[in-house]
Amino acid sequence: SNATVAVAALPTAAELKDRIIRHLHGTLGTDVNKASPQAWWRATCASINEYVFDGLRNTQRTHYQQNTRAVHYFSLEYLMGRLFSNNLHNLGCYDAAKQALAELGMDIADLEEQEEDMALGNGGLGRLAACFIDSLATLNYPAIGYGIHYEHGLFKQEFQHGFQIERPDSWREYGNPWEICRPESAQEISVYGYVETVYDLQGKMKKVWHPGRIIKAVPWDIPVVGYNGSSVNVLRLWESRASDFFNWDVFNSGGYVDAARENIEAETISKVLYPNDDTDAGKELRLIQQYFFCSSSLKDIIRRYKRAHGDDWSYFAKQVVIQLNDTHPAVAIPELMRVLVDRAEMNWEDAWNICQHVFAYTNHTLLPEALERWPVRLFEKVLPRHIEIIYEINRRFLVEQVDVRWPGDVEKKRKLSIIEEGHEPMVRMGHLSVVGSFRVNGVAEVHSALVKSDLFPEMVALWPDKFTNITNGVTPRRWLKACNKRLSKLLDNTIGTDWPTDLTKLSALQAHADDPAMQDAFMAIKQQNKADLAEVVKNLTGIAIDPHALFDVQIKRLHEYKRQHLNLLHILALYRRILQDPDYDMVPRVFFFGAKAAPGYKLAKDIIYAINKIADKINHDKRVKNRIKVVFMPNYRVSLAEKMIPAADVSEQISTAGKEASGTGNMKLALNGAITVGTMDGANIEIAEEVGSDNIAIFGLSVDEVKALYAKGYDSRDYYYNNPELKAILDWLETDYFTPGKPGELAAIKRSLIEGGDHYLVMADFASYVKAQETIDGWYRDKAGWAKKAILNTASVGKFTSDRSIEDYVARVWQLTKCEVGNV
Ligand code: DL6
Repeated sequence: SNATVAVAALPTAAELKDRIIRHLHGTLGTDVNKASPQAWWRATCASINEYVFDGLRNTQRTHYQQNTRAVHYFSLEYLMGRLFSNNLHNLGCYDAAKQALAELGMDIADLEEQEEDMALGNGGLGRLAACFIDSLATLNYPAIGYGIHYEHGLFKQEFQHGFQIERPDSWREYGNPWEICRPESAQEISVYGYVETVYDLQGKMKKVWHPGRIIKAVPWDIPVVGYNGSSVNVLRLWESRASDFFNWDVFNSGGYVDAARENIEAETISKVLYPNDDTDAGKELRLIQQYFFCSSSLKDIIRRYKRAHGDDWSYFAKQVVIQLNDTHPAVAIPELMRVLVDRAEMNWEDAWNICQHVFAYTNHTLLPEALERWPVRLFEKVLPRHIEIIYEINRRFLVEQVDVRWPGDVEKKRKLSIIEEGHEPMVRMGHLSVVGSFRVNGVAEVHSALVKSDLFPEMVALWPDKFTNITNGVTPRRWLKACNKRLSKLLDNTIGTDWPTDLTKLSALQAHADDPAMQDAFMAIKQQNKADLAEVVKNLTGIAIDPHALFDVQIKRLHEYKRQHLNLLHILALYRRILQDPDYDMVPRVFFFGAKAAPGYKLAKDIIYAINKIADKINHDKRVKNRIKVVFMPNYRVSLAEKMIPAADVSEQISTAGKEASGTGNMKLALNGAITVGTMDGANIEIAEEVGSDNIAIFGLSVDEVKALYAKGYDSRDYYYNNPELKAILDWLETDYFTPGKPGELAAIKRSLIEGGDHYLVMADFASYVKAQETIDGWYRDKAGWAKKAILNTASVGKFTSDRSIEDYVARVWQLTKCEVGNV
């Protein structure tokens, strides 16, 4: 009966029990009486892996036998979080494992806490990649994720006196039970050196790259378990090692000690994830990371291809599609050209034709500071052959496309050139990605429209069909089924159990939105989730919160465009109103923040500090009478999100319109019944469309209004002088009220908003934001009304499953066919 699932026999509790004990003895070398929670966790992982690895073998055998076309997702980031509960849920044996462990005297929830988050990503882009590979496996699409096996993922955040401190994340210091090292599939990667022009006997010119250094790339495979054990795909992450034959070679004139130093440098490549979200680091090591993983992954793909097709390249573009997750892996384009032209000796046109059928590019941001540009000088040093290839790609593009379309138009050439001229010439990775891809997509309707109108209008004129939209999505397995078990059970009982793989089924809940029994059940679950979170908060921060207050949640990277400081100004407004009117009537609210700031982003760190200082003052001010509490959760990460999202009443999605490409936290929160306070930005617009205007609090300037305001000349002082409340709040930040004895410590925020020009229009949107919050306050007082809105949010966001996103990619970009996995 299980003929089309990779994982055939699901374990019973009794079987799991046996296996766990067997692994405690045989794998961990301990026994039930003295095993640590960590050992219990590992033994359980090892037991689960027996099923996972079965599924992996079945899937790989099937894909190999059927010689399927596959998507290769190239991403520098995968924000996986924990895999324990997710794998159990996707295998369909969470309850069995829970029972097995209970019978052994262990609480499964305690074991879940043993796992370090796999935080190989910064934020939205990396988490999206993780949701996508979950959906690809669930939908039985042949797919492989490629990335870097960072030794240190995103830093751990601590607060010292309110300041963010970064600590290294050593997520696999003691190994990671989910991964398999595959040294037999290692690759050798070249960097540096010089290019020689040689002529063969026929007088044909050839370019020969003599690399200055060779690095070994060792893959680690992480099985990706589809829901219901359908397919088990692979995430393949490359670790850099010193090459065995090159660096220790006798030809290395520097001798033994220098060779050892080179080895350390080789191993540096996969050491650490760059912690910048939405800014371009521009560092040599980062470029080497990008090339290292692209080159390894292409070699891997080509090796697999050649096993089936030998040296016949004519099927390559039929078998292989590569999705570039932002421009970070764009160097794969000249790398494939190099392999085809220099190594396979293909002519340029044929090689380029293959490339243009293989690559597709997703844009995730319009922020100018995030658009990658690399100094030509750096390229020449690190990848001397690739810069030549990029020049040739660019030359042909300018001659064959731009000049044909706009003859003699120098300005167009300057604007469209992959090379940006100037004092320091730069390679524009966005341009390279568009020119080298057959499809380009943005990640929400409004964002995709802006990619076309504002970022690449001329490219659209050249290739109108190249551009498309694919709205982001999130996996409902992790973000509802596994993280909100109570609500999942209610859904199962109310609308059936199909929703995890067909999220549009949630709409059946709409019919129950007015039913008082359903409202009670829904809100009782929210209440229990809030009580659980209050417990977490108490343990983590020592702050006592009332679980009956309204829980208001803003969780995302800290960035001026995401406007955590707008949220803070609103909190200050409420606080000030309370101080001026002791009986100020408001629904008691707990404001939650979770956010990491890039270590070099000064103002972001200042904002964290300000939130912490203000939180401290308000939380201890007796006059507030618990109407406001502010909680900044330290070290926000996937596993913390899983505890906060099910407990949220309100979801803060308050970016400046036009700046947030999509957002995905907005989807997770709405899915769990939180009501959005949001701008008409990114996917908020589509969420508003789905849930309807009664069930979302929209505020602020629209994309067009933002543009018009910039165009007419924005002066934030207009708002400062015309809104006495706003003025008073900003002036407050200059005093020592929140930082006794240290006036001015919080003044950077005011400076950025006044002298700094307030690029993100915090001042312009403030009044409208406060009003939206008053609307929320009013709505919350009506218990039945609120319950209805919350239910309708959950019921209406079926569109935002990553399964739908993946089906869109398949239809508009990848052209894959499903491959049911038979177990043999
Ligand atoms: O597409 C995933 C995610 C979007 O939801 C966010 O709106 C966007 O900010 C984020 N972008 C990044 C920065 N990437 N770059 N470059 O994470 O992508």
